[in-house]
This record gives sequence, structure tokens and C-alpha cells, in this order.
Amino acid sequence: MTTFSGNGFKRNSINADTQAMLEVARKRGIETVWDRLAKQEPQCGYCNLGTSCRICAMGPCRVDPFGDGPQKGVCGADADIIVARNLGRMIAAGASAHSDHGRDILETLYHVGEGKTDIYTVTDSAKLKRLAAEYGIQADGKDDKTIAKELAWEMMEDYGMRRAKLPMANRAPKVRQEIWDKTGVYPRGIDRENVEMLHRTHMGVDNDWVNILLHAVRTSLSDGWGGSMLATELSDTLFGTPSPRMSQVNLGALKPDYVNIILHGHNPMLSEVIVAASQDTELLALAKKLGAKGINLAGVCCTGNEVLMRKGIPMAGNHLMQELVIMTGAVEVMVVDYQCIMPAVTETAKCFHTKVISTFDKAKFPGAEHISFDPARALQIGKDIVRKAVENFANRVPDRVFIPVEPVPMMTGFSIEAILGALGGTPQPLIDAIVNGQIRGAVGIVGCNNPKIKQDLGHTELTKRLIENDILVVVTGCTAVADGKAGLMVPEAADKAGPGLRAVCKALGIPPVLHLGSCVDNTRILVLAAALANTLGVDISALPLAGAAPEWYSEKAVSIGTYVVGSGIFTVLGIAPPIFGSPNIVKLLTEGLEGVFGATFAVEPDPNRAAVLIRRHIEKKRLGLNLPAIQPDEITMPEGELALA
Ligand code: BF8
Ligand code: SF4
Repeated sequence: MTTFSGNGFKRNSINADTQAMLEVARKRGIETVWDRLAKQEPQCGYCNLGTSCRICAMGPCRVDPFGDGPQKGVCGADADIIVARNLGRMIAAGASAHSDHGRDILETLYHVGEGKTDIYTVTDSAKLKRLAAEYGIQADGKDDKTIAKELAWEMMEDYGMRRAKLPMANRAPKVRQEIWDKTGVYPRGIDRENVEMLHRTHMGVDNDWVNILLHAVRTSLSDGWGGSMLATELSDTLFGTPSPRMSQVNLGALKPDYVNIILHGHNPMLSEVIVAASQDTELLALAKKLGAKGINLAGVCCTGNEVLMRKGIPMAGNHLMQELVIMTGAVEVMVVDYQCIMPAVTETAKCFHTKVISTFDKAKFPGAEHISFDPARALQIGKDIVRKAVENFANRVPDRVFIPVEPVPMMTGFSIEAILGALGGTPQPLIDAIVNGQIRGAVGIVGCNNPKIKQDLGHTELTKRLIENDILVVVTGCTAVADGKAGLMVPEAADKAGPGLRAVCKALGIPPVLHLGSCVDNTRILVLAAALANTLGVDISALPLAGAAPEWYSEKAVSIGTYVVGSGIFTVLGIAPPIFGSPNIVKLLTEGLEGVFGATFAVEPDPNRAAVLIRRHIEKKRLGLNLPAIQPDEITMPEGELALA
């Protein structure tokens, strides 16, 4: 597989802020993720193919499917079994990460119900009541606290083994649910599917690679239609359902004369409280006394997306920016919760006055100060953290502060409720625009940064090609930050879209690229797809939709990609997953799944080529629905030099 780490900062990122900070890193001899990747190269070929196994102590084993080396591990597992087991475990880890995040939010809802928190409350009472109805809870005459407690108690069952079916999976079209029933992948308990995945992939349990992969799909569905969906819905219930608003993105989100606090990770519980604590008059007065103009918050990764969507807090950067943010010398505290936080951040912080504060007992970082988060004392903990940041402003070295760029505006806050609101309350105008061909279809571009691909190139090039082709793009996670930095998420970016999409965006005053939130909020895409399919009376797989993860790195992204395909949406990956040691599994995932779930994966690192694959797929689906369409094979691959070459 081609990698694009290369030498020279311009090969590492398309962004001026990244390039400027990499120059700082070079001058000061600070190691970054790109340096560490270079030291790892060449990376293990067996691991890249997915054919190494260290599940048991008879190993570690490697099988060599294309050479003269061993064809089986010590236990007799061949390439198919080893690749399937490894992939199943990746999906279980990703699904567990999302779902355990959901569990933390769920426990907070329960605490709210019991009156055991100092700040949390139900913010979206209407959503609470809708969820209660979905779970068969009688809400009439009950106050929000009582409903919250009863709903949380019911939802706790989603994690266990009493359910035959996860209730929120019922949001999928009936015909999709029948596919899940027929193939035996209808998700039951969230924890159950994850534990069963680990059980099946113990040595000597499930040795049928197809059977392993079917359970991997079931596990991912328990994430998409379970743990992640619950995390999104309950975060909206507690902290408010997002609505469109303007904010800013890139390293310019830091302010030179302010106390800067970076919110990094995924769980919005603490960051929401820090937003409140940063407005505390006593702390603001202290900041002024110490010479700061005020207290400024900025996000990194998905905690950033959560507070950007709901509060308009600016976003300093996506995944590959986490070390570089500290190198501005302008960060007093980086507060971390969990997921995607490189252990390297505490090393980088040692070169500056920045304090890293870890907050969840399940995610400790050597070199960080740990303040144990407790929902019962959340506001007090938030204030303690903000105070530490304010006091640390005194330790800042002004000569070292370097914020290389001005921030770029971006529009955020497109929950499904907000999208429907912009459309006048029903999905019909969007359906009409798709039916008449003004909009050809819609694509969710999601996922990470990966230093193997020039930062943000995959996201932004694919996005540009799709909107030029009148394809509406919805984004989450690090893609949202990439497209925001590239100026694609303001209403004026409609000028970069094809004529049909441009007209729709201008009429509604929205960008051609809509920010749906963090990575758990990919479930908003499932809900939107289900709503469109249900309105049209078809399955999700019949719709002109696709997914893409151009720069993915995380196990969570593998779970997302799998539940998206398992829900009937074709998905293109920009980084090859570790499956190519098993031609059988490659064939199943890229062709065979079509006959089972009505959707497949494709792997295409070049965003221009990925755009062509997606455009062809969308036109094929349009033909299937008898909508005006172009013959898919009339859409050709671009000639000449590829964008990534
Ligand atoms: O959950 S996109 S690098 S930050 S894994 Fe992580 Fe990937 Fe970013 Fe959010 Ni999602
Ligand atoms: Fe080797 Fe089999 Fe053990 Fe894996 S499970 S390490 S292939 S013996």
C-alpha cells in the first residue's frame, strides 16, 4: 500500500497551521506522530495483511498466504480464520469504545433521575419523552426526573442479555430488520455481542470465518443501532439537541492573550461543565488579575465536535493536531477524557508550561495530573480544572507563544431535527430534490486522520469532488474539522457545488457539507437514512447513499464502516484494512456482502477515484429507483496523475 508520510512538511499535511507547527517541532527537536511513523517503517507485512496472530501462547504465529512460509498457525488456523478473528476483535474493540462511552452518559442520566448531580439536568424534555415512548414508558403526569430514571433503567437493559432485539434497531426499515433476522445478525444486548465476539475468537471456538464475520456485523450493529445511538440521543437529552450556528476552526481558535483550555477526547459530560465553569465570574476575575483578557476554550477530536455542535466552541484541530496544539505554547491546560488521545501528549507538554489533566479513571496518562470525574460533583470539578488553567497562565512564556494562522469560519449544529427544521419539518423537500436530480444523492464522509495519508487531503478532495457532482455531503468526527478548515462548511461554499446542489443550499442558506457531530453521532446518518427509506417505502440499500472513511485509523472506524455496510450503505475506505492476506475475505467484503446486506466495502486511497466509485454507485441506485440517471459506466476514472501521487 502506498504511504504518504514522505519528507517535508508540505507532504505531511495540506494545512498551513500543521506545516508551521511542524517547523517549530523540527527547530526544537520535538518528536511528532510523523517522526514515530517513519521510525516504524517498514511496518510488518504480516500485520498489514492481517495474517499474524498472538491470540494464544502456542503462538505468536504468522501465515504466509502468498509465499513459501507456513500456511497455518500452530493451532491449524489458516489465513481466513486468522484474518476473520483479527477483524472481529477490531470491531469488538471499536464497538466497545463507543458503547462504553454511551454507558457513561446513560449512568449520568440515571444520576439526574435520582437527583444526584450538582449541575446536570434534562435539557431536551421533548426528546426525553420521545425516547420514553420508544421504550414503552408511560410519561403522562411524570416529571422529567422520574422519566429520566425510568428511561435510564430500561436502557441499561440494552447492555445486558434480557433483550432479544435492541429497541432502537426498530428505527430501521422493516425490510432491513428482516434481513438482519434472516442472517441472524439482529443485535441483542450490546455487551453480549461484544463479549460473544471475544469468546468466538478465543482459540478453538468459532473456526468458520464466515460465521465469525457475521457475528462481527452483529457486534457492529449493536454499536450503530445501540451504544452509539444511545450516546447521541442521551447527550442531546442532557445537553441539548444541536441547532445550526457559526463557529471557527483551526489553530487560530487559540487566543494569544487568553487563558486557553483544550478539550480533547470524546465524552461531552465534563467538557459541558467546563464550558459552564469558564463563565464563572470569580475565575474570570482571577484570569484578568493574572493578566489574561479572559478564558478561551477550544476543542480537539470529538469532545471538540460535541461542544462545537451544541455550544459553538471553536475547534483547534483534528486527530493529528493534538501534539501540535501544545506546541503553540499558548495552552494552559489540555483536559482529556478518553479515546484517540495519544500517550505522546504528556511528553510534548513537558517541553511547555501546558498541564495535561486526565479525568476518567478508565483512562489515566503517566505524566498527566489526574482529577477523577464524578457526576455528583461535576461543576466543582470543572471549576477546579479551570482554576488550574487560570493559575497556570502565570507560567506561560510569552516569547514562545506562536499561533500561526487566523481561524476559518464554519457552520455546525446539523442534528436531524435541525436538518428537518431547515427543510420545513419533513424530509420531503430533500426527497424531491433527489428525485428530480438536483441532488444526485448523499454521502457520509467520516473518520480520522492517519499519518499514512497527507493530513486532510483525503477528506477534502473527496468532499470537493462529490459536491461538484451535486452530491450532498454530511460529515462527522475528524472529517468535519478537515472540511471546516478547508472552508467547505460555510453557506458561501455552495458556490463550490454543482448547479443543483448549489441552488438547494442557497435556497436554504446551508453549506453543501453539513456537520452532524462526533463519531458516535454517525448514528444521526443512520436515523436520516432510515427516515428517507421509510418515507419512500424502500430499504436503505435502495437509496442513492454512500459512506467513506478516507483517512481512518481507529478500531471505532472499523465498527462504524461495518454497521454502515450492515445497514445497507456502500462504503469506501481510504486506508486498506488488514484483510488482504485472505482473498476469500476480500471477495466477501467487496463483492459477496452485496447479496447478503445489499452493500459492500471498497478500498480506494485516491480520493478522485473514490469519488468516481461513489458517483457510479449513486447513479446505479438512482436507476434502481427509476429516477433520472446517468449510466454508471459512462462516468470514467480521471486520466493522468492521481491526486495523491
Ligand atoms: O471518534 S474520527 S481520530 S477523534 S476515531 Fe478519533 Fe477518528 Fe477523529 Fe473521534 Ni472518530
Ligand atoms: Fe497461533 Fe492459533 Fe494461537 Fe493464533 S490461536 S497464536 S494461530 S496457535
